[in-house]
Amino acid sequence: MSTVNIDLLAEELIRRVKSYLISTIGRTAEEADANEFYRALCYAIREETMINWQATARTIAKNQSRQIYYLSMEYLPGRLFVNNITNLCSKDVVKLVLQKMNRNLRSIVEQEEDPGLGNGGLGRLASCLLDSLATHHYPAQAYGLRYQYGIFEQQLWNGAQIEAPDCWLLNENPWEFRRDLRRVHVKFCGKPQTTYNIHGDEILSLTEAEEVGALPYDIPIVGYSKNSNFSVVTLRLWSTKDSPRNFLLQKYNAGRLDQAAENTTLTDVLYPSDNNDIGKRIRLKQEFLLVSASLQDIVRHHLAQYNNLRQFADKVRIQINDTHPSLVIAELVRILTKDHDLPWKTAVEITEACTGYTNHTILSEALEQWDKALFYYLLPRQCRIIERINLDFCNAIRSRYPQDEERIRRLSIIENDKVRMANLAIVGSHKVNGVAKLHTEILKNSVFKDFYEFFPDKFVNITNGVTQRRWLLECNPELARFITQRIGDKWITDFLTIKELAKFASDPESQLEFLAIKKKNKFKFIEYINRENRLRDANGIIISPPPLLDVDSIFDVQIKRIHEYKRQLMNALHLIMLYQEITQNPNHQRIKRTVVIGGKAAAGYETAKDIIRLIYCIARKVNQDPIVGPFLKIVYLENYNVTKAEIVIPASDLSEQISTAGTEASGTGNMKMAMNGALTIGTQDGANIEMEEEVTPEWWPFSFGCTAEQIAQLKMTNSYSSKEIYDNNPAIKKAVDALRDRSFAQTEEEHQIFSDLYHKLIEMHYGGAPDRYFMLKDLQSFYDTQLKVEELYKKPKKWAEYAIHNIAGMGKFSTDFSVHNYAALIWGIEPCPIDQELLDRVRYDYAAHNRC
Ligand code: 26W
Repeated sequence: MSTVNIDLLAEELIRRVKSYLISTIGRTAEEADANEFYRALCYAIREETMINWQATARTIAKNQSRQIYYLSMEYLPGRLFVNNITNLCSKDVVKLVLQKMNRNLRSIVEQEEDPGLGNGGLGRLASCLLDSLATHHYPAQAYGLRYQYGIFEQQLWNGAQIEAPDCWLLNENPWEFRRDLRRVHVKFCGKPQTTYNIHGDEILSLTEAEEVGALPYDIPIVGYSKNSNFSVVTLRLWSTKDSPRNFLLQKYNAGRLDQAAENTTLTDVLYPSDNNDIGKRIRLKQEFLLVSASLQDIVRHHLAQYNNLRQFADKVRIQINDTHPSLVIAELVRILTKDHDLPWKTAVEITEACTGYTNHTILSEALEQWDKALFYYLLPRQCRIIERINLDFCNAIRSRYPQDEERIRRLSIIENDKVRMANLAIVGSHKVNGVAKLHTEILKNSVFKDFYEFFPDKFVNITNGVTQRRWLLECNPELARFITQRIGDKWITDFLTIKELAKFASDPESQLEFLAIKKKNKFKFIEYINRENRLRDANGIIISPPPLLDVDSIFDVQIKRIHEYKRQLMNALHLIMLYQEITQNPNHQRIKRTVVIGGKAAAGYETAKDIIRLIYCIARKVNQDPIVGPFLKIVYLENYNVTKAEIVIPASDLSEQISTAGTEASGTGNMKMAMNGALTIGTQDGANIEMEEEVTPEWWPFSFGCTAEQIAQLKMTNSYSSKEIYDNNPAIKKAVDALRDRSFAQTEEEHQIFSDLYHKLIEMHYGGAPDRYFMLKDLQSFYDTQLKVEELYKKPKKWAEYAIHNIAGMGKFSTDFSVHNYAALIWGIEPCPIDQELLDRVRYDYAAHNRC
């Protein structure tokens, strides 16, 4: 863009900002505080996006394109301001505006809350997919819930996790649009009355049902484009807050405030649980709210365009993100048979043709099951429909496998008075996908083995990705420039071309430049930590600044939800080994290391909280130790979220992906860090395996630990004993013993907590075998591999060569690639770029409107 042009654009934007400040906020540019200024600037920028938003919708309607509707209980979009100006390629203009108006970018950016409408990987994946769908012009719309309180804010009070509410909506959110005209009503409970449709199929109507109003708020998801033809995808989030009849005044008058407010508070909080079933009544209501409101909206939209449902199976695709929205299966069948008089068989066929189910977890404790009595009470009609689907399905199994009642029990949707949502999702949808090759194989061969035998063609793999636009272009502008200078900028929308970077890996100048960029990012991270990551005492009072960090140390980073299977505890045991080695061996050869660990523990997950506490206490001791301190610093990154990820990922040298093989479905942090030039120390789990394949084993030096097969073998033969390793490996024994000899505990409470961790590792884990995730089994291999890490880090240029090869190998791990696969293998949809004529027309209307 020429400077004249950029100047004109900046002047126009300034005019709009000033106008918004006066007309909607009532302040002049001089008076406005940072938040007011931020909002006016967003209003000004979004004018551009509104035009394309309209044009995207009109184009899809005109082309009568098949559309994908993505349903997810969770999204983690991150802050939108910088993301949107990045995707609009107007960052330079905005910077100029700020300069001319005497405002500081950081203080503006920090006005925006980070919408924490998800727990972790699943929610962030959904947001990365939306960025790719928008960028590649796919006809798509997403649905979710507008939680008033997102994932809690984590504070550590002397190492104990305290959860504070995340009030992200206190200020007006300039990126959302309330759509009063699109309000729908969702029915719960009531008495079902049997009637029949014109085909003689049983249908149920409800009397005395509870009706809950759901009001949508739309957020535009702006696709990347260098031109003005970018597409915009709608993220529609439902809220039950603002529908007056949701508050049951009669119950209130009878003194039952809790019951009176249940429906107005339905979308108040995100359940802060990850990879663990919750089984709570309100959660089931939330899930049905999402499903019912979204389906009503989808059907209304379809009817508005086509007048009938004859083409529904052709035009509509619905993806259910894990089982959480799997009630779609029952509710769509109900809508089709009852509201639209379709025969049962047709309704089931349409539903199956339209829906796909993505599984994100293999942990059995994460598979959702609902108590049938509760299910029937809240959703009597859907319960009846599931019973009938199940009856048909069980009959089909019986006719293929006569007399195999055991098999029927395993496959049945309802069993032992539980409704098994994964079974419902598999039976009711036409494709089921895992999120990495190994994960999909495990689904086919173990978790859903019987289903795979019954429906071999349903199962497909779509390996996860991340959007390189947020996770490289936006969060690491220096590295993005480094790449673009060498291979041009096509990687921004075609990440497979990143492989061209490999030829610069051995170029000394590129290596030095890479190292300089990494160092700058580490400085920025240190600055951030010094500013924000204060330590608190047991009463939450800030006591001291964080430890001083050394930019020349290796930045060793593990950031993800805290879970036993992710093995932060194994990381902690390794830190203890390092500590013991450095204190006890004056001739040690260790290098300087900064270990960053971040992540939230589910509020009710005691063991995960205990692991945080342990890491905190190790850090407390290590950081102040005069001998160890210079070599090892440990930082617990408080309240890890998308915004913090954007700061720590560009600064990381070493990416810890150390889950027990066969437990992590895919992982996506692994991809983000590799894309930013970190090397992975990792097990052969999830997408790590495919990352190694792409980078090639030559440039993937730090793979360690048992394979999924070896772990499965150990489990099958019942032959693993952590005690045996503990007894025979003195270094491991010494580290584990530190858990109960008060090395790191200052109080009785801490001592008790660490002794419990010891107990779970060596003696017994919740009544089962100890060390359920094989930490001691892999610990020696982990330790040895960490030594290899240090050897390589001593040769910075060699390290840089590896890092550049890793970046170059990430092409497959863009969500652009994932959405192309979903589009081709599951949805059968095509890109639908904005029609220029329609865009011009909207623009003309807008300009005409603007003149009056
Ligand atoms: C019902 C409670 C609950 C909530 C969330 C159970 C399970 C979940 C999610 C499925 C857990 C999750 O986020 N899974 C992660 O999904 C990522 C995206 O596919 C993967 O990269 C991670 O490996 C997987 O743990």
